[in-house]
Amino acid sequence: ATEKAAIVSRIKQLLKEKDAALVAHYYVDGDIQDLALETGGYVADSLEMARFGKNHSAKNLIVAGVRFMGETAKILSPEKRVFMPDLDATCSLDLGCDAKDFAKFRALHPDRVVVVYANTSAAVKAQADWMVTSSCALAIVHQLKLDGKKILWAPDRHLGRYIQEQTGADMLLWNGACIVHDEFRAVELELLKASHPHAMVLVHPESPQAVVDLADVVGSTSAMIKAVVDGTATEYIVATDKGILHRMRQLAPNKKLIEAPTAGNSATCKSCAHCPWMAMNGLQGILNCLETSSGEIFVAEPIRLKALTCIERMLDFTK
Ligand code: CIZ
Ligand code: SF4
Repeated sequence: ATEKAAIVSRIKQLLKEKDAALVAHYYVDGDIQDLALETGGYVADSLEMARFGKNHSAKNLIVAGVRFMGETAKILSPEKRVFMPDLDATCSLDLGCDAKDFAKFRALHPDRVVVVYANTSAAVKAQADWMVTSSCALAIVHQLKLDGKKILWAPDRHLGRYIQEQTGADMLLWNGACIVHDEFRAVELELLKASHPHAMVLVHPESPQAVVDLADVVGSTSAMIKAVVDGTATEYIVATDKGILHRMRQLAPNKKLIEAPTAGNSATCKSCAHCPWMAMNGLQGILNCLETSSGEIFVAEPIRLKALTCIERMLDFTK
């Protein structure tokens, strides 16, 4: 514990000395989320992380999250140096959407507007007309539908299906999934609901349809936090990465939070809903960024310029 306290105080000192800001996602360790907030940084979903990084005056950004979040920060702020605690922290959606395969798919459907989820590589974003996150995807696709557009969507098939259902848009879906949200199970969730009849059920739309269908609120991480803070219920069943419970407890200390059940073996893993890549972010990794400039993110300029257009379109739409 004293060693941890020493690392934390060293990080705080170096963030100041090196003019660096720490931005963290809701799914990383609570210690890192707290450190970001205590040092004038930010804890948020991927949309607000991107906006914060772009608007912040610091010369250096440390992004605690997964690879695409660091890349998005760099794309928006090429004049800043962007670091990540562990460059191997990726995402199953990003891994499942190879840029070359995606180019072939896209070439087969030139009549469609290309909308990609934030959870993709810069090389995939460079091929897109729009980037969206789960907090703005519905509104953007709804607008595209009103404009008479047909859509090519990648990579999360569950989120794509949900948006298709909600908007009625003509969407062709890439077959990707998040290994965390894909594990939530409807039968077990129904049983849990039955034993907590007054609980409000919050589900992230990266989850399978049968789970989404049981939700009282379907939404992004920020929408789920808002639902807990504003909700009149005393109990909430939460179907997203359990890292989010830390921030929910801070903002709504009187609410009872229950983790939604996953397919994981219940004897060894009561809740498996934690992203292994988000879990790679540690205090030591943050210290390494500051002490040795390790984990720096680079995006080749031609790709950066192409990817920038679709990200800025989203930021303009949501401002
Ligand atoms: O599952 C993720 O990686 C999410 C929810 C990212 C985000 O939009 O904040
Ligand atoms: Fe990717 Fe899922 Fe991890 Fe988010 S929680 S980074 S979508 S694997």
